[in-house]
Amino acid sequence: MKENSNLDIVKDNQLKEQANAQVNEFSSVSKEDPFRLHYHVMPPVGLLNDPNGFIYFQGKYHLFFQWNPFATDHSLKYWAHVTSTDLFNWEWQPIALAPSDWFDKDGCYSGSAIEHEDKMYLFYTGNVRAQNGERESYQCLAISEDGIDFKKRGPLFTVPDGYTAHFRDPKVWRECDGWYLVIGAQTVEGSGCVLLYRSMDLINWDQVGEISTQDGDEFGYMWECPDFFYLGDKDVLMFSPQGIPAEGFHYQNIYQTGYLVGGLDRDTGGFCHQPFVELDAGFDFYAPQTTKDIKGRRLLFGWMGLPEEDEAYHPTKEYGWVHAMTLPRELSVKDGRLYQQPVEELIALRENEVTREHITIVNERVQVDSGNGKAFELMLDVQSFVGSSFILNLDGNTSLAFDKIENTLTLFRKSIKTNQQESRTISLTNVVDLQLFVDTSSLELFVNQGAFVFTSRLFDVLSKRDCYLEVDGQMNCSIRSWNLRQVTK
Ligand code: DQQ
Repeated sequence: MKENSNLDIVKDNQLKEQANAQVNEFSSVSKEDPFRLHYHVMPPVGLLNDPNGFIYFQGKYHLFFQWNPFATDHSLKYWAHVTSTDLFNWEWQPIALAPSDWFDKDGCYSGSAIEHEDKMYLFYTGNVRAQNGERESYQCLAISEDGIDFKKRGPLFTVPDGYTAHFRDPKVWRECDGWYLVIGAQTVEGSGCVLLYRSMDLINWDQVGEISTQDGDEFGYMWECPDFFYLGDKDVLMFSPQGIPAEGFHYQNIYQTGYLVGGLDRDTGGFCHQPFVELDAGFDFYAPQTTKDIKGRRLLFGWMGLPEEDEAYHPTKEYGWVHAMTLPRELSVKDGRLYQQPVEELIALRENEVTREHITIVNERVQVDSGNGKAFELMLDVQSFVGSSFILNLDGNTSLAFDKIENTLTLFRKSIKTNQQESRTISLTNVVDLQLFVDTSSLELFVNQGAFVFTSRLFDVLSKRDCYLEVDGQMNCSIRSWNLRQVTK
């Protein structure tokens, strides 16, 4: 493919220099924040949102993310870039994409990466606001030989007839008969959906059609950040729909993320699938993206946040930054359900293990070790439980309650916006194990080997951790906990 000679190289350099200057000037301020995380990817300054371009390339994991270097809002988006060999030590890299050209001038929006002929290809959405204020959307390509320096090639295709300019977030993958791409879209009638494209050369893309999801017409007004992969003999379509009303315990956040498991007809877009399942039950999770790594694992990062909801109230904004990534998680499919587990590499963060094997707790409260209280991992293996409820308390504001009468598991926290207590609940008949990753201002809770996950930010007084397990009934269990090393700089 020819080089694009219409790029604004001068503006591109200027925008990157301005962003680097922000980092140089203000990262010392963000570093002062006590809520700066110890083992999660964060922006040095400004706002982080969606994970983009997650890939294993030339011996390293590459993770890009939506980044506004200049403010803790969504007014402009670059692609920031970090790399790692172990999935927990991340190295800041030169900015990958800046919104410098006519086709991406109002934001280099989300997208994905693939490897082809030893080069990295980035597919992303160029967001443009025309002079009359209307949105335009261009699906763009940038290519790199070394995975560090990216050359934009410009737009590949625009919005097809029948769909609005809410058309974004291309995710590309390879199959034996060519390349495929899914993209989030909205019909002119106002329904969210995903379109499927195919290409033989990564440049010319033919529209296969809309992926026919049985609940499609009724299910929200826009589907963002689709991902598609084959795992455990199943096709999985993951996406983040907007406009789903709350229903019982479900769809409690402003926007959702979930998946459909089934079988996709690659020639027509016909998709036979099981019902939509939410991927996370916590307060802060959105726009995840997966990749298959060198070990054959399907790995996922999500944005540990949500647009609009309560981001205006995050206390980290005082220090000039907001939001973080989730931990990397490995996916598997069991009985038509996605399981998420923290990647095994994270074991290397553990230190100072405290173990209590096979203890019996009868109608009492026992203290649980939470290391230094700031950044720790806790595992509760429940060998048996007979009774009405148990509570795992983390601090005065945060706790988990299992109710065996109602068959529910509930996470309580203090609302970031109102300071009142709020909760998220799942239906659950049995707790087999709980694995908690607590960081200075976050909690990721994996339930029953990752069958359910609660991802949430917590901005509590760190010195007030009071970790205990209170059992109403009889529980036989083992409890292990570790301090987790700080690896962020
Ligand atoms: N965030 C990006 C969009 C995407 C949305 C812009 C999801 O590409 O649809 O930052 O959070």
